[in-house]
Amino acid sequence: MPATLTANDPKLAAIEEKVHAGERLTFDEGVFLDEQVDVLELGRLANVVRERKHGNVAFYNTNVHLNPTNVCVYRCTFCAFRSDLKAEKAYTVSDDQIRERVLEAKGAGATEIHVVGGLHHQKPFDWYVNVVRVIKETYPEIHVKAWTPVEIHWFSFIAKQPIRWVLERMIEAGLGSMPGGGAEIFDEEVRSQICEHKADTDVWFDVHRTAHELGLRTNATMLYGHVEEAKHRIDHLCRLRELQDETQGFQTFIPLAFHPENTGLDHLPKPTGHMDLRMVALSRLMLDSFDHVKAYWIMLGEPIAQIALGFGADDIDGTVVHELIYHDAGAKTPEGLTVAQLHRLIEEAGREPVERDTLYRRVVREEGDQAKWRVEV
Ligand code: V47
Ligand code: SF4
Repeated sequence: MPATLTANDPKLAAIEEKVHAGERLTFDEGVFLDEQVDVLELGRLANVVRERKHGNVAFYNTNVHLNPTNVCVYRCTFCAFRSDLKAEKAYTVSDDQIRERVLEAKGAGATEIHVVGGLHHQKPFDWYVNVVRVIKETYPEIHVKAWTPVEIHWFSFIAKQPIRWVLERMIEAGLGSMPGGGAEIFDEEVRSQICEHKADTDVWFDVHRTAHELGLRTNATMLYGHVEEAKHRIDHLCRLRELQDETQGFQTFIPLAFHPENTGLDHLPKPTGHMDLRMVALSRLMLDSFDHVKAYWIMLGEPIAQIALGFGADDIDGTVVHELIYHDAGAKTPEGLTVAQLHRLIEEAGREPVERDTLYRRVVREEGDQAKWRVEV
């Protein structure tokens, strides 16, 4: 049944009052919003929270992606990126290829490199530490946002050492923060259908809790639009805000729309723009203690990402360049956007573009030279 309730509904009016008062919404209220309330109502309410936190500002960053290998021991049914060890599409980057990517990032004035990949059958733990080390040796100023809990858990397994030890070695090599991947859907039943063998929900939280204890800021995601239902999505958001209450270590939440092409779930339709906007708004409403909600333009497409800036999102991600995970799964967006294109998207949406670094400090650039930058402290 389409969700069509509007402001005349008394239950919705009570939720609206809570939103204006800055009060936390319950699990039941979240499921009600997800199942029954009209998209424009959700957007209007989420925009109240978004503007209370960030006014008219919309953040972006200058970043690049590096996926060190697509070889992966796991077989998540939603993943088009992974490769078998001996398959033709299998690749593993060399140190020289890493340096090349990082020098490209330096030339473009990137402040961040986003690193995630597969779990290679044969590479030892030191190989992954070396990825971070080579990046930092080549361009010490760049912030390395790397590895999901799925990878950290795998490193712990192959190194036969605890999670904390793994994270400490990565921090010594130059790790600056962690991206939000690997979360998928926390509900154990759904998780067993889409990524049965990889790090489970408890591990995902354990890695983030440990990272926060070690002073790392991290992000969180949710993969929606496959076999999950409203109650699973809201449960996912409620579990995230519980850890946030405990640690305050999360920075940004990124709802991720499932892309079915070339995956084991390619019989499912891709979520529509309507659902994408609903998920951005619901995330903003439920995650009261998260500072930022990101509309990842690579995944949403530029038009929906632009509209999402009025539906709860305050961040549009960055220049990206060389994206593989979504493009292997059929994304039609470009692999990267220039800073000028990001500005245009944000300004046309009526927002003020602000370049941030990974930790949301403002970035100041020397006029006429994109490669020279510093952060405002
Ligand atoms: O964990 C994989 C998802 C994630 C597909 O922290 C898919 O700033 C849709 O986490 N369809 C990795 N989603 C990407 C990620 C991310 C992206 C941008 C910014 C940040 C951040 C984090 O991508 C995986 C998985 O949930 N994914 N395959 C697919 N076919
Ligand atoms: Fe491997 Fe990650 Fe793809 Fe799962 S989502 S198959 S862990 S690369």
